Amino acid sequence: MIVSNEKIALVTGITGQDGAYLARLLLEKGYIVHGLKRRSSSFNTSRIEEIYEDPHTAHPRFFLHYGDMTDSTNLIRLVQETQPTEVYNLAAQSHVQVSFETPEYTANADAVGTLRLLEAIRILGMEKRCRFYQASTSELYGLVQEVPQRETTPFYPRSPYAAAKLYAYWIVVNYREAYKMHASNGILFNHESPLRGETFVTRKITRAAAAISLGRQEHLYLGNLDAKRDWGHAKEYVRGMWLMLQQDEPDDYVLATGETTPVRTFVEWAFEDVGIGLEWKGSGVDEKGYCRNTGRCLVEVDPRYFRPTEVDLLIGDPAKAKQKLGWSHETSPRELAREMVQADLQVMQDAPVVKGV
Ligand code: NDP
Ligand code: GDR
Repeated sequence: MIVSNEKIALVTGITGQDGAYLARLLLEKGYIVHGLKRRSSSFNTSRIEEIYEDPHTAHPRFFLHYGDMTDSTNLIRLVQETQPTEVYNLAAQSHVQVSFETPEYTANADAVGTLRLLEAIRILGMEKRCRFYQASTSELYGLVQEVPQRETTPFYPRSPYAAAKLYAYWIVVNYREAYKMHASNGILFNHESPLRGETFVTRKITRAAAAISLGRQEHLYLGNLDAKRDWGHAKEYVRGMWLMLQQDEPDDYVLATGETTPVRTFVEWAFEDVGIGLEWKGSGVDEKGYCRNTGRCLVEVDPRYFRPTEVDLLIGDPAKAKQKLGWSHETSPRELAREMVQADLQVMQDAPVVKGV
């Protein structure tokens, strides 16, 4: 087998928000990029269309392979065929609320899937020459133990998703210690962008604000408006992932902005950016957001979006990443909201009517 000196990345979850930004970054840095994508009955590659290369072109550097985190033999074959020098494990059932409805699948893809990929590398004897990034999450902190949350803060997962990611976190630490793998956990706080999935709260809000301002949607229905999140820009966070794998030693790092914002404030920002001032009335399930000028009710709380157990407050301390990686965020949550609203307004000018999500 020929082992090349080129930097070769294998990215799972390449069709997702982070995968799309990371693939662009790695290609810019001269990597050969292999991505694992799932078979789907409809196109699931819209986020990476711009960088897609026809494999028939001369010297392609970007390749997509069918696969799934629930399929060990597939993962072993992919690692063997692509011979990656760096693996970025971004694939996951990543929706916290959905994980309450599909807990077993979430554990299979997010927890055991991570184990399968690590084992694929080890079975093939590549554990000393293949670095590994694991997409760990601030959801591990769950029920507040300490603020701001940092690498040493105890974990207390509050969802099947977080519990699955907890297993993934520790199995990565174990493979690092047991087999001396260069394996690192990025404990990333929420990061968003115009490519964010439409059912995560920020994108749901920015899409709705854009659609309502264009007269294409009547209401926005949300769950818990009081949850607070530390929202950064995905494009900046994937750079942090890459930096972790460039270090001499593997380690675990928090990436965050250090600023926390309630969902309610993000709603106000997004509507402000389309010229609508909101006034809140009521509280809890009865809370509604009215347009100050017209008195029309635009935002309503729908308990169907409440979670059985909620994560109330996330605010990260990125000091270690700043000191050791030289990483820090650039975009503030306020700027992020504006960028997302502008992008959604643009897309929506010729898009079909938005259905509730
Ligand atoms: P997305 O939901 O946008 O992307 C998830 C990706 O995983 C998609 O490519 C999806 O494929 C793929 N996927 C899901 N299940 C499987 C499976 N069984 N086998 C193979 N691929 C699968 O997530 P993000 O890009 O936002 O997040 C990337 C990673 O980072 C995830 O692991 C997430 O849990 C984690 N994370 C995210 C944070 C955030 O704020 N964005 C914060 C902290 C951690 P498809 O497109 O076909 O659905
Ligand atoms: P989160 O993101 O659960 O933090 O997980 P999400 O945007 O789904 O929720 C953030 C907060 O908003 C509240 N909320 C709503 N959420 C959704 N999705 N839809 C609603 O209508 C709604 N109304 C209020 C939620 O209750 C929650 O408190 C994200 C994912 O990307 C994970 O994969 C990642 O690990 C974490 O961020 C860090």
